Amino acid sequence: MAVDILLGLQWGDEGKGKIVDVLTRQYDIIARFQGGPNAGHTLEFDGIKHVLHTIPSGIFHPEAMNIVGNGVVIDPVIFKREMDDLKKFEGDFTQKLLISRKAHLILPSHRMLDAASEAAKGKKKIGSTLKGIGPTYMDKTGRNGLRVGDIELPDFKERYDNLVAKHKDLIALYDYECDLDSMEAEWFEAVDFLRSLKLVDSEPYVHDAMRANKKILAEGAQGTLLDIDFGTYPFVTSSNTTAAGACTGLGVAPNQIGEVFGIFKAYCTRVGSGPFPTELEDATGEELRAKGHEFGATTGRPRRCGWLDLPALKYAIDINGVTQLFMMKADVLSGFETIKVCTKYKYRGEEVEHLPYKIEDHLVEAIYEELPGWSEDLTSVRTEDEMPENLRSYIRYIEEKTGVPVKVVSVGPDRTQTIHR
Ligand code: 2SA
Ligand code: MG
Repeated sequence: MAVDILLGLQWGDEGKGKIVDVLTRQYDIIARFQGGPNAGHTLEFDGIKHVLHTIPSGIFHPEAMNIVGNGVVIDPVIFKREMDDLKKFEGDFTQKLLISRKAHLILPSHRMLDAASEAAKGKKKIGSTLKGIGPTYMDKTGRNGLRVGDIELPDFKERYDNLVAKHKDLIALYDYECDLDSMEAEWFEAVDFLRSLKLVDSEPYVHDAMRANKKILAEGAQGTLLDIDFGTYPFVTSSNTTAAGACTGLGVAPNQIGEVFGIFKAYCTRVGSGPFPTELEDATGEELRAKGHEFGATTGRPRRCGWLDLPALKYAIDINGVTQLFMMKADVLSGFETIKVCTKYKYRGEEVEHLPYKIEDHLVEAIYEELPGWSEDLTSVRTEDEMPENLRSYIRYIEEKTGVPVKVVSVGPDRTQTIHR
């Protein structure tokens, strides 16, 4: 049985958590393959709102197994807090969660390095979530990192001390003040907790599951335009957020990938710095933010808002091999007389339909087409027939432009506010 992938096609916060939660009934295993506590996946059901960061969004499914794959970076402190947060729900979640021994550990000093690096960049800062993501992936590719499996080794503390000694030198170079010692006790306590969980060699587990015809869903975090290779570098995260990342982050071969579900919002948002050609820095942008409750699920930061960007969306579809599109937050567009869609850019004086090498504001200008909006509230719409005609046209327009079917339209945060087409 193939592995299906669900991932974001924009700058994150497309609503992946909700969709994984909706889809989990059909899957036996949900696996995260990259990113870490920088992610904020919001689930809403039975009047409850819950945000997950490292734990896969299948955790509330009574039967599904959840895997934190080798491509993920884990902060034991945040992870323990997330597990503690689950105590208010019924059930023993520790039995439904497997953690790859090859996942890398975020140390307190990684968080310090993240903060020091951002402070040193000043106005050019990435706008990172300050969770230590960048420095942890740097240590991974620099071959210095500590992995989850290391916590089972007798000399773990020594390994930790060696790495922290290196970090202290770096932090000193940044001339950054911090008090690491005070964070260590909590971190080691959380490592003890991590050691009590099911640590596994997740690749053979996944391979055996595939052979046993289990259905597996790989759950992406952040979005395609934040991918370390294909995103708006350097304003990106430090992992491969794209379909290829699911292969390396779980140990799944490319020919074992089945469906690729591409999640996008009916408009665009971005949190953190970096180019955003369709950004609206006006009352319309404010309106989108207010109606869409566009604030970071991890940091609470207001998200920048703008119209849908088709060249960027098409690029994301190609990079990922998207087979089905899921359009989120259609309800937020209710009440706009006209809806704009960017179809090309003006780049160095010429009109282009692809994403240029650099899409910084001064180089790129979005060129729009206008579509008629609708005034009807969508939050209680449950079928295609109940949709306003102009919403149907908007969907058809996107399907024609991208060549990929829109299979799901979301009209609200709750599980039930989901239209399958
Ligand atoms: P990092 O922390 O090194 O990964 O940050 C690098 C850039 O990646 C962006 N990034 C995100 N963008 C959207 N959503 C993310 N998750 C949270 C959420 C963010 C939040 O679900 O809302 O709460 O603020 C996420 N994680 C990383 C980040 O803004 C930087 O631009
Ligand atoms: Mg999010």
